[in-house]
Amino acid sequence: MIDGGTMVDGRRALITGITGQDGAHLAELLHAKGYDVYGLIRGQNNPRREAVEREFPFVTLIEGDLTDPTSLVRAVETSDPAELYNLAAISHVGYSFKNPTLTADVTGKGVLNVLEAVRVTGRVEQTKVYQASTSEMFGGLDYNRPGDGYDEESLFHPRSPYGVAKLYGHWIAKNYRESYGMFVSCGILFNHEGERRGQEFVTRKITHAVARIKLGLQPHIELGDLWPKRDWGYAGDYVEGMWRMLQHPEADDFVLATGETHSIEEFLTLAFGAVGIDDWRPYVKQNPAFMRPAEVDILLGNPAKAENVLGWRRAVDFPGLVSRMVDHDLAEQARIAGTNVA
Ligand code: NAP
Ligand code: G4F
Repeated sequence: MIDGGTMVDGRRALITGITGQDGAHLAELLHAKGYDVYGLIRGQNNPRREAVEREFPFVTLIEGDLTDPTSLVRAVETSDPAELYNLAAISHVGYSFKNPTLTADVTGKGVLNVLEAVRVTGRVEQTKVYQASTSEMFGGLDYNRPGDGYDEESLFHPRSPYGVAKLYGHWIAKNYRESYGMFVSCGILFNHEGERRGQEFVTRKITHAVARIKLGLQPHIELGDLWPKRDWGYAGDYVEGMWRMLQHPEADDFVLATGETHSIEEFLTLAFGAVGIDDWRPYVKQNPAFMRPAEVDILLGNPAKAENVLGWRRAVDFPGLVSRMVDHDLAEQARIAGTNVA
Protein backbone atom coordinates (compact mmCIF):
# COMPACT_ATOMS: atom_id res chain seq x y z
CA MET A 1 0.00 0.00 0.00
CA ILE A 2 1.22 3.49 -0.77
CA ASP A 3 1.84 5.70 2.21
CA GLY A 4 -0.51 8.69 1.92
CA GLY A 5 2.14 10.89 3.58
CA THR A 6 4.99 10.12 1.13
CA MET A 7 7.22 13.13 0.37
CA VAL A 8 8.57 13.53 -3.16
CA ASP A 9 10.65 16.69 -2.89
CA GLY A 10 11.28 18.54 -6.11
CA ARG A 11 9.19 16.33 -8.40
CA ARG A 12 7.38 18.52 -10.95
CA ALA A 13 3.66 18.28 -11.64
CA LEU A 14 1.55 20.16 -14.20
CA ILE A 15 -2.16 20.60 -13.48
CA THR A 16 -4.57 21.71 -16.20
CA GLY A 17 -7.78 23.12 -14.70
CA ILE A 18 -5.87 24.81 -11.87
CA THR A 19 -8.68 27.35 -11.33
CA GLY A 20 -11.29 24.62 -10.81
CA GLN A 21 -12.44 22.77 -7.70
CA ASP A 22 -10.18 19.75 -8.13
CA GLY A 23 -7.26 21.86 -9.32
CA ALA A 24 -7.31 23.72 -6.00
CA HIS A 25 -7.45 20.56 -3.86
CA LEU A 26 -4.77 18.85 -5.93
CA ALA A 27 -2.39 21.84 -5.91
CA GLU A 28 -2.64 21.87 -2.12
CA LEU A 29 -2.04 18.13 -1.85
CA LEU A 30 0.95 18.05 -4.23
CA HIS A 31 2.56 21.07 -2.59
CA ALA A 32 2.20 19.39 0.82
CA LYS A 33 3.96 16.35 -0.62
CA GLY A 34 6.91 18.44 -1.81
CA TYR A 35 6.13 18.77 -5.53
CA ASP A 36 6.94 21.81 -7.63
CA VAL A 37 3.46 22.62 -8.90
CA TYR A 38 2.70 24.23 -12.28
CA GLY A 39 -0.79 25.21 -13.40
CA LEU A 40 -2.18 25.86 -16.86
CA ILE A 41 -4.39 28.96 -16.89
CA ARG A 42 -6.40 30.16 -19.86
CA GLY A 43 -7.52 33.57 -21.06
CA GLN A 44 -5.80 36.92 -21.23
CA ASN A 45 -7.53 38.07 -18.05
CA ASN A 46 -8.86 35.02 -16.21
CA PRO A 47 -11.09 36.31 -13.36
CA ARG A 48 -9.91 33.47 -11.10
CA ARG A 49 -6.19 34.18 -11.60
CA GLU A 50 -5.91 36.57 -8.66
CA ALA A 51 -7.55 34.08 -6.28
CA VAL A 52 -5.20 31.29 -7.40
CA GLU A 53 -2.16 33.54 -6.99
CA ARG A 54 -3.33 34.58 -3.52
CA GLU A 55 -4.31 31.13 -2.27
CA PHE A 56 -1.50 29.15 -3.94
CA PRO A 57 1.52 31.43 -4.26
CA PHE A 58 3.68 28.33 -4.73
CA VAL A 59 2.03 27.46 -8.08
CA THR A 60 3.82 28.62 -11.24
CA LEU A 61 1.12 29.60 -13.72
CA ILE A 62 1.60 28.97 -17.43
CA GLU A 63 -0.82 30.47 -19.94
CA GLY A 64 -2.46 28.02 -22.30
CA ASP A 65 -5.68 26.54 -23.55
CA LEU A 66 -6.72 22.94 -24.17
CA THR A 67 -7.83 23.92 -27.68
CA ASP A 68 -4.40 25.41 -28.55
CA PRO A 69 -1.87 22.60 -29.13
CA THR A 70 1.11 24.98 -29.34
CA SER A 71 0.35 26.41 -25.92
CA LEU A 72 0.23 22.88 -24.49
CA VAL A 73 3.60 22.00 -26.00
CA ARG A 74 5.02 25.15 -24.41
CA ALA A 75 3.43 24.29 -21.04
CA VAL A 76 4.88 20.78 -21.10
CA GLU A 77 8.33 22.04 -22.13
CA THR A 78 8.32 24.75 -19.46
CA SER A 79 7.16 22.55 -16.59
CA ASP A 80 8.89 19.33 -17.76
CA PRO A 81 6.50 17.36 -15.53
CA ALA A 82 6.95 13.92 -14.04
CA GLU A 83 3.16 13.93 -13.55
CA LEU A 84 0.54 15.73 -15.62
CA TYR A 85 -3.00 15.90 -14.24
CA ASN A 86 -5.46 16.78 -17.02
CA LEU A 87 -8.39 18.24 -15.09
CA ALA A 88 -9.35 21.02 -17.51
CA ALA A 89 -12.73 20.65 -19.21
CA ILE A 90 -16.07 22.20 -19.91
CA SER A 91 -17.43 20.26 -16.94
CA HIS A 92 -21.06 21.38 -16.58
CA VAL A 93 -23.48 18.89 -18.11
CA GLY A 94 -26.30 21.40 -18.63
CA TYR A 95 -23.94 23.88 -20.31
CA SER A 96 -22.70 21.15 -22.64
CA PHE A 97 -26.19 20.84 -24.17
CA LYS A 98 -26.09 24.56 -24.99
CA ASN A 99 -22.47 24.56 -26.25
CA PRO A 100 -21.94 21.05 -27.65
CA THR A 101 -19.28 21.92 -30.23
CA LEU A 102 -17.15 23.82 -27.72
CA THR A 103 -17.58 20.93 -25.29
CA ALA A 104 -16.37 18.45 -27.92
CA ASP A 105 -13.36 20.68 -28.69
CA VAL A 106 -12.31 21.22 -25.05
CA THR A 107 -13.50 18.16 -23.11
CA GLY A 108 -12.95 15.67 -25.95
CA LYS A 109 -10.32 16.81 -28.41
CA GLY A 110 -8.49 18.76 -25.70
CA VAL A 111 -7.41 15.42 -24.19
CA LEU A 112 -5.83 14.44 -27.50
CA ASN A 113 -4.00 17.79 -27.57
CA VAL A 114 -2.58 17.15 -24.09
CA LEU A 115 -1.45 13.61 -24.96
CA GLU A 116 0.13 14.82 -28.20
CA ALA A 117 2.01 17.56 -26.33
CA VAL A 118 3.58 14.86 -24.15
CA ARG A 119 4.33 12.64 -27.15
CA VAL A 120 5.77 15.21 -29.59
CA THR A 121 8.03 16.69 -26.91
CA GLY A 122 9.56 13.23 -26.44
CA ARG A 123 8.23 12.66 -22.92
CA VAL A 124 6.37 9.35 -23.37
CA GLU A 125 8.83 7.64 -21.03
CA GLN A 126 9.10 10.34 -18.40
CA THR A 127 5.66 11.95 -17.95
CA LYS A 128 2.80 10.07 -16.31
CA VAL A 129 -0.65 11.41 -17.20
CA TYR A 130 -3.88 11.40 -15.19
CA GLN A 131 -7.05 11.79 -17.28
CA ALA A 132 -10.20 13.03 -15.52
CA SER A 133 -12.84 10.58 -16.76
CA THR A 134 -16.32 10.57 -15.27
CA SER A 135 -19.29 8.52 -14.09
CA GLU A 136 -21.36 10.54 -16.60
CA MET A 137 -20.05 8.03 -19.17
CA PHE A 138 -22.34 5.33 -17.69
CA GLY A 139 -25.67 7.06 -18.20
CA GLY A 140 -27.91 5.27 -15.67
CA LEU A 141 -30.41 3.98 -18.27
CA ASP A 142 -32.96 1.21 -17.63
CA TYR A 143 -30.97 -1.42 -19.55
CA ASN A 144 -27.76 -0.34 -17.83
CA ARG A 145 -28.72 0.11 -14.16
CA PRO A 146 -25.80 0.22 -11.73
CA GLY A 147 -26.83 -2.81 -9.65
CA ASP A 148 -24.25 -2.97 -6.84
CA GLY A 149 -22.45 -0.04 -8.47
CA TYR A 150 -20.80 0.77 -11.79
CA ASP A 151 -17.22 -0.42 -11.94
CA GLU A 152 -14.33 -0.34 -14.43
CA GLU A 153 -15.99 -3.06 -16.57
CA SER A 154 -19.48 -1.55 -16.78
CA LEU A 155 -21.07 -0.49 -20.07
CA PHE A 156 -20.93 3.11 -21.19
CA HIS A 157 -23.93 5.00 -22.54
CA PRO A 158 -23.33 8.74 -22.07
CA ARG A 159 -26.42 10.95 -22.03
CA SER A 160 -25.01 14.42 -22.74
CA PRO A 161 -22.55 16.15 -25.08
CA TYR A 162 -20.31 16.34 -22.00
CA GLY A 163 -20.51 12.60 -21.36
CA VAL A 164 -19.86 11.81 -25.03
CA ALA A 165 -16.85 14.14 -25.14
CA LYS A 166 -15.48 12.58 -21.93
CA LEU A 167 -15.87 9.12 -23.44
CA TYR A 168 -13.71 10.21 -26.39
CA GLY A 169 -11.12 11.51 -23.89
CA HIS A 170 -11.27 8.22 -21.98
CA TRP A 171 -10.72 6.09 -25.08
CA ILE A 172 -8.02 8.26 -26.64
CA ALA A 173 -6.16 8.07 -23.32
CA LYS A 174 -6.41 4.26 -23.37
CA ASN A 175 -5.35 4.32 -27.02
CA TYR A 176 -2.16 6.25 -26.19
CA ARG A 177 -1.48 3.75 -23.40
CA GLU A 178 -1.83 0.86 -25.85
CA SER A 179 -0.23 2.49 -28.91
CA TYR A 180 2.77 4.26 -27.41
CA GLY A 181 3.14 2.66 -23.98
CA MET A 182 2.38 6.02 -22.42
CA PHE A 183 1.59 5.92 -18.68
CA VAL A 184 -1.96 7.30 -18.78
CA SER A 185 -4.36 6.42 -15.97
CA CYS A 186 -8.04 7.31 -16.14
CA GLY A 187 -9.91 8.07 -12.95
CA ILE A 188 -13.61 7.37 -13.46
CA LEU A 189 -14.76 9.68 -10.72
CA PHE A 190 -18.29 9.95 -9.38
CA ASN A 191 -19.60 13.34 -8.25
CA HIS A 192 -17.38 15.00 -5.69
CA GLU A 193 -18.21 18.25 -4.02
CA GLY A 194 -17.15 20.59 -1.25
CA GLU A 195 -16.75 24.22 -0.26
CA ARG A 196 -14.77 24.91 -3.47
CA ARG A 197 -17.48 23.56 -5.78
CA GLY A 198 -18.76 26.02 -8.40
CA GLN A 199 -22.21 27.44 -7.67
CA GLU A 200 -23.46 26.19 -11.04
CA PHE A 201 -23.54 22.63 -9.64
CA VAL A 202 -26.58 21.52 -7.69
CA THR A 203 -24.97 20.79 -4.30
CA ARG A 204 -23.22 24.14 -3.93
CA LYS A 205 -26.19 25.96 -5.44
CA ILE A 206 -28.29 24.44 -2.66
CA THR A 207 -25.90 25.06 0.26
CA HIS A 208 -25.24 28.64 -0.89
CA ALA A 209 -29.00 29.28 -1.09
CA VAL A 210 -29.73 27.54 2.23
CA ALA A 211 -27.25 29.85 3.96
CA ARG A 212 -28.79 32.93 2.35
CA ILE A 213 -32.36 31.81 3.11
CA LYS A 214 -31.41 31.21 6.75
CA LEU A 215 -29.90 34.71 6.95
CA GLY A 216 -32.95 36.29 5.26
CA LEU A 217 -30.93 37.28 2.19
CA GLN A 218 -33.04 35.41 -0.40
CA PRO A 219 -36.58 33.97 -0.28
CA HIS A 220 -36.26 30.68 -2.18
CA ILE A 221 -34.19 28.61 -4.61
CA GLU A 222 -35.11 27.51 -8.15
CA LEU A 223 -34.04 24.04 -9.24
CA GLY A 224 -34.71 21.52 -12.01
CA ASP A 225 -35.50 17.85 -11.40
CA LEU A 226 -35.21 16.69 -7.79
CA TRP A 227 -35.47 12.91 -8.22
CA PRO A 228 -32.09 12.10 -9.86
CA LYS A 229 -29.68 10.26 -7.61
CA ARG A 230 -25.94 10.77 -7.38
CA ASP A 231 -23.01 9.13 -5.59
CA TRP A 232 -21.65 12.23 -3.85
CA GLY A 233 -18.23 12.31 -2.17
CA TYR A 234 -15.81 14.98 -0.93
CA ALA A 235 -13.33 16.44 -3.45
CA GLY A 236 -10.44 16.44 -0.95
CA ASP A 237 -10.68 12.65 -0.70
CA TYR A 238 -10.79 12.20 -4.47
CA VAL A 239 -7.62 14.13 -5.37
CA GLU A 240 -5.73 11.77 -3.04
CA GLY A 241 -7.04 8.95 -5.25
CA MET A 242 -5.81 10.72 -8.41
CA TRP A 243 -2.33 10.97 -6.93
CA ARG A 244 -2.35 7.31 -5.88
CA MET A 245 -3.23 6.27 -9.46
CA LEU A 246 0.01 7.85 -10.71
CA GLN A 247 2.11 6.22 -7.95
CA HIS A 248 0.83 2.75 -8.91
CA PRO A 249 3.42 0.80 -10.97
CA GLU A 250 1.04 0.33 -13.93
CA ALA A 251 -1.28 2.67 -15.75
CA ASP A 252 -4.90 1.57 -15.37
CA ASP A 253 -8.50 2.74 -14.93
CA PHE A 254 -10.00 3.21 -11.47
CA VAL A 255 -13.46 4.13 -10.19
CA LEU A 256 -13.55 6.52 -7.22
CA ALA A 257 -16.93 6.61 -5.51
CA THR A 258 -18.58 6.27 -2.11
CA GLY A 259 -20.79 3.26 -2.91
CA GLU A 260 -23.91 5.18 -1.80
CA THR A 261 -26.47 7.05 -3.86
CA HIS A 262 -28.82 9.83 -2.73
CA SER A 263 -31.47 11.96 -4.44
CA ILE A 264 -31.41 15.74 -4.63
CA GLU A 265 -34.44 15.66 -2.29
CA GLU A 266 -32.30 13.88 0.31
CA PHE A 267 -29.57 16.50 -0.14
CA LEU A 268 -32.19 19.24 0.38
CA THR A 269 -33.48 17.56 3.55
CA LEU A 270 -30.01 17.42 5.12
CA ALA A 271 -28.96 20.91 3.95
CA PHE A 272 -32.08 22.69 5.20
CA GLY A 273 -32.06 20.50 8.33
CA ALA A 274 -28.53 21.72 9.10
CA VAL A 275 -29.89 25.25 9.60
CA GLY A 276 -32.95 24.11 11.56
CA ILE A 277 -35.50 24.13 8.70
CA ASP A 278 -37.39 20.81 8.79
CA ASP A 279 -39.53 21.29 5.67
CA TRP A 280 -37.66 22.57 2.59
CA ARG A 281 -40.66 22.45 0.24
CA PRO A 282 -41.88 26.04 0.80
CA TYR A 283 -38.40 27.30 -0.16
CA VAL A 284 -37.88 25.31 -3.38
CA LYS A 285 -39.45 26.18 -6.75
CA GLN A 286 -39.00 24.06 -9.82
CA ASN A 287 -37.89 25.81 -13.00
CA PRO A 288 -37.77 23.91 -16.31
CA ALA A 289 -34.80 26.08 -17.35
CA PHE A 290 -32.67 23.89 -15.07
CA MET A 291 -33.91 20.60 -16.56
CA ARG A 292 -31.88 18.79 -19.21
CA PRO A 293 -32.93 17.36 -22.61
CA ALA A 294 -31.76 13.93 -21.34
CA GLU A 295 -31.18 13.11 -17.69
CA VAL A 296 -28.98 10.58 -15.89
CA ASP A 297 -31.44 9.07 -13.41
CA ILE A 298 -29.02 7.35 -11.09
CA LEU A 299 -25.29 7.05 -10.49
CA LEU A 300 -23.81 4.62 -8.01
CA GLY A 301 -20.16 3.59 -8.05
CA ASN A 302 -18.24 0.57 -6.81
CA PRO A 303 -14.78 1.70 -5.60
CA ALA A 304 -13.58 -1.83 -4.68
CA LYS A 305 -10.67 -1.84 -7.17
CA ALA A 306 -9.28 1.51 -5.97
CA GLU A 307 -9.71 0.38 -2.36
CA ASN A 308 -7.98 -2.98 -2.90
CA VAL A 309 -5.26 -1.98 -5.37
CA LEU A 310 -4.48 1.60 -4.35
CA GLY A 311 -5.47 1.46 -0.68
CA TRP A 312 -7.75 4.47 -1.31
CA ARG A 313 -10.64 5.18 1.09
CA ARG A 314 -12.98 8.11 1.19
CA ALA A 315 -13.09 9.73 4.62
CA VAL A 316 -16.09 12.09 4.40
CA ASP A 317 -19.58 10.56 4.33
CA PHE A 318 -22.77 12.05 2.86
CA PRO A 319 -24.06 13.82 6.01
CA GLY A 320 -20.52 15.05 6.72
CA LEU A 321 -20.24 16.46 3.18
CA VAL A 322 -23.54 18.33 3.39
CA SER A 323 -22.85 19.78 6.83
CA ARG A 324 -19.35 21.01 5.97
CA MET A 325 -20.69 22.74 2.83
CA VAL A 326 -23.59 24.37 4.71
CA ASP A 327 -21.33 25.46 7.60
CA HIS A 328 -18.87 27.00 5.15
CA ASP A 329 -21.55 28.88 3.20
CA LEU A 330 -23.30 30.07 6.35
CA ALA A 331 -20.06 31.54 7.69
CA GLU A 332 -19.16 33.07 4.31
CA GLN A 333 -22.59 34.61 3.72
CA ALA A 334 -22.74 35.96 7.28
CA ARG A 335 -19.33 37.56 6.82
CA ILE A 336 -20.38 39.16 3.52
CA ALA A 337 -23.64 40.40 5.08
CA GLY A 338 -21.83 41.56 8.23
CA THR A 339 -23.97 39.48 10.60
CA ASN A 340 -23.05 37.00 13.32
CA VAL A 341 -24.05 33.35 13.13
CA ALA A 342 -24.83 31.92 16.54
P1 NAP B 1 -14.32 22.71 -12.69
O1 NAP B 1 -14.33 23.25 -11.31
O2 NAP B 1 -15.44 23.03 -13.61
O3 NAP B 1 -12.94 23.17 -13.38
C1 NAP B 1 -12.74 23.05 -14.77
C2 NAP B 1 -11.40 23.67 -15.11
O4 NAP B 1 -11.18 23.57 -16.52
C3 NAP B 1 -11.28 25.17 -14.77
O5 NAP B 1 -10.03 25.40 -14.19
C4 NAP B 1 -11.36 25.84 -16.13
O6 NAP B 1 -10.63 27.04 -16.18
C5 NAP B 1 -10.65 24.81 -16.99
N1 NAP B 1 -10.91 24.96 -18.41
C6 NAP B 1 -12.11 25.03 -19.03
N2 NAP B 1 -11.93 25.18 -20.36
C7 NAP B 1 -10.59 25.21 -20.59
C8 NAP B 1 -9.78 25.34 -21.73
N3 NAP B 1 -10.31 25.48 -22.95
N4 NAP B 1 -8.44 25.32 -21.59
C9 NAP B 1 -7.87 25.20 -20.36
N5 NAP B 1 -8.59 25.10 -19.22
C10 NAP B 1 -9.94 25.09 -19.34
O7 NAP B 1 -14.20 21.12 -12.67
P2 NAP B 1 -13.81 20.14 -11.45
O8 NAP B 1 -15.03 19.83 -10.67
O9 NAP B 1 -12.62 20.67 -10.77
O10 NAP B 1 -13.45 18.81 -12.26
C11 NAP B 1 -12.13 18.56 -12.71
C12 NAP B 1 -12.19 17.55 -13.86
O11 NAP B 1 -12.77 16.34 -13.41
C13 NAP B 1 -13.03 18.00 -15.05
O12 NAP B 1 -12.42 17.48 -16.21
C14 NAP B 1 -14.37 17.32 -14.83
O13 NAP B 1 -15.05 17.13 -16.04
C15 NAP B 1 -13.91 16.02 -14.20
N6 NAP B 1 -14.86 15.38 -13.27
C16 NAP B 1 -15.40 16.10 -12.24
C17 NAP B 1 -16.24 15.47 -11.34
C18 NAP B 1 -16.83 16.23 -10.18
O14 NAP B 1 -17.80 15.73 -9.59
N7 NAP B 1 -16.28 17.37 -9.79
C19 NAP B 1 -16.55 14.10 -11.51
C20 NAP B 1 -15.96 13.42 -12.56
C21 NAP B 1 -15.10 14.05 -13.44
P3 NAP B 1 -11.26 28.52 -16.35
O15 NAP B 1 -10.96 29.25 -15.09
O16 NAP B 1 -10.47 29.06 -17.49
O17 NAP B 1 -12.71 28.38 -16.66
O1 G4F C 1 -24.60 19.12 -9.90
P1 G4F C 1 -24.86 18.71 -11.30
O2 G4F C 1 -24.83 19.77 -12.34
O3 G4F C 1 -23.84 17.53 -11.61
P2 G4F C 1 -23.83 16.37 -12.71
O4 G4F C 1 -24.70 16.69 -13.86
O5 G4F C 1 -24.08 15.09 -12.00
O6 G4F C 1 -22.31 16.45 -13.21
C1 G4F C 1 -21.23 16.56 -12.29
O7 G4F C 1 -20.80 15.26 -11.93
C2 G4F C 1 -20.25 14.49 -13.02
C3 G4F C 1 -19.85 13.12 -12.46
O8 G4F C 1 -20.96 12.27 -12.45
C4 G4F C 1 -19.05 15.24 -13.57
F1 G4F C 1 -18.46 14.52 -14.55
C5 G4F C 1 -19.49 16.60 -14.08
O9 G4F C 1 -18.34 17.32 -14.54
C6 G4F C 1 -20.13 17.37 -12.94
O10 G4F C 1 -19.13 17.66 -11.99
O11 G4F C 1 -26.30 18.01 -11.39
C7 G4F C 1 -26.63 16.92 -10.55
C8 G4F C 1 -28.12 16.61 -10.72
C9 G4F C 1 -28.55 16.43 -12.18
O12 G4F C 1 -29.45 15.35 -12.24
C10 G4F C 1 -29.27 17.73 -12.49
O13 G4F C 1 -30.27 17.62 -13.51
O14 G4F C 1 -28.87 17.71 -10.23
C11 G4F C 1 -29.90 18.01 -11.14
N1 G4F C 1 -30.32 19.39 -10.94
C12 G4F C 1 -31.56 19.78 -10.52
N2 G4F C 1 -31.62 21.11 -10.45
C13 G4F C 1 -29.58 20.49 -11.12
C14 G4F C 1 -30.39 21.58 -10.81
N3 G4F C 1 -28.29 20.64 -11.50
C15 G4F C 1 -27.80 21.91 -11.58
N4 G4F C 1 -26.51 22.07 -11.93
N5 G4F C 1 -28.57 23.00 -11.30
C16 G4F C 1 -29.88 22.89 -10.92
O15 G4F C 1 -30.56 23.90 -10.69
